[in-house]
Amino acid sequence: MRIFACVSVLAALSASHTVRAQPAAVPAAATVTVVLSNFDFSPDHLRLSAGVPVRLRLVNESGGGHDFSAPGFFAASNVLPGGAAPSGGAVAVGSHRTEEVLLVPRTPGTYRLECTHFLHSVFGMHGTIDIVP
Ligand SMILES: [Cu+2]
Repeated sequence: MRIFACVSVLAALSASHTVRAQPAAVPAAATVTVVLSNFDFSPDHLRLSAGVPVRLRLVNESGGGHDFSAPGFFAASNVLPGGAAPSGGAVAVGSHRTEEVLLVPRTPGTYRLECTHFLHSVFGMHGTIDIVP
């Protein structure tokens, strides 16, 4: 009877493990949404915890292209496969597009965020990202 119980538990464990492993090898991550518009990030201040996986969801609601440029922040994080990959420290987000970046913030600090399109930062499209221990 005792052996039967152990086998049942093992079967249940391996079944649940299989189900969880199927969709993706990405750890469970909370979604943080940032809306890009003319000329704003909303929110314009992010506070993320070091070591905690995040799905950064970048939604461009405007009729023009923007980018989410934060080279210091991306260098201080581990970007995971399965999402957009920053290029030159920035993620381009086309008009009415959404991009997702999966990452784990690593090094605590305060990092600048801006849109590098001509004059967008001057018009107010900038912010900060804190990685807290
Ligand atoms: Cu912009």
